[in-house]
Amino acid sequence: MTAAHTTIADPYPSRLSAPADNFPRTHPAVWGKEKSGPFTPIAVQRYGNNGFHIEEGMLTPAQVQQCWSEVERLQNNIELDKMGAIVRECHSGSVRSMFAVHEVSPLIDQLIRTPRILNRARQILGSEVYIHQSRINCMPGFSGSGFYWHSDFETWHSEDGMPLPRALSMSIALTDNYPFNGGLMLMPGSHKTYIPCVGETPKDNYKKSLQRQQIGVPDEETITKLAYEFGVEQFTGPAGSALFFDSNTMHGSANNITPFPRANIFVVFNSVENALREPYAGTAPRPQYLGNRDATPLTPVHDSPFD
Ligand code: 6CS
Ligand code: FE
Repeated sequence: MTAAHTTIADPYPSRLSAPADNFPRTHPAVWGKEKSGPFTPIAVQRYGNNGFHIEEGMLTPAQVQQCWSEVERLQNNIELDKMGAIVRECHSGSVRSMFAVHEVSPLIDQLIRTPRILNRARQILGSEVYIHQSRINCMPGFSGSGFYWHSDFETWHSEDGMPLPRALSMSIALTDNYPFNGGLMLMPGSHKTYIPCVGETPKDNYKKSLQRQQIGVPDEETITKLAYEFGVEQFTGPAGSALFFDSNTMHGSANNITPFPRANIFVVFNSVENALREPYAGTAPRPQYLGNRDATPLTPVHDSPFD
């Protein structure tokens, strides 16, 4: 083979035509130094071992209230709607997710760049960071529907071209998260195993997958094995709590049939050293509001409502 025809093998293959074995992930979850930021060394170790960590009281009740008012305002944002960045439930038509919220909301932009948040992302990822995706997920009472089990990295690698699992999500609860109102479930330790998934990626898959993901999810036998091996935990806590989780942690959520609504802000931080390439599934890149292709580092903001 000539050099021109040599291609470097994808270390995280997925969307395969035939099933392949799971394998241990080759890259770490914690890329930075334990003492380089606001997370305590114990929190960093917990994050590294479990693939997630919860911090209560990231926002005060007053700060939560400000964000909640912003959610109500953004639901009617014409700019977001025109971009296709507002995703509705198939049946009820109620707002399920709003993307690119930090681009249209100065308040959310300030939240993300608050040093105690930004520096946590830098601490885990060991570099400057930028926003890969931001969203608000809304789960109304009675009719809110969940997300099936998945690893985010599997989608971001296949459909956005994220090279390595060097990204993290932060989810801030804007309502109380109980065990019974559709809270996020995670399998602790699952982030250390990579699960190649079977199935070709349809064109414009995101138009369906954001309502109901069917491609890029493990089969039931694999999920069963993982659940027995790792168990299932849940992100619960009062409004203002924050969950930080690794891009390859297996997670999902159930429907919310209680009357208690649930809303969370989701921010995906990616390392600037892990900027997007061509999607590994061979498909066209997803829109900018799902997979940001501008890896300009975030700068901290001081004197914001979140200080
Ligand atoms: O598409 C995304 O970026 C995210 N949404 C879903 C339903 N799965 C993968 C990832 O979490
Ligand atoms: Fe997810």
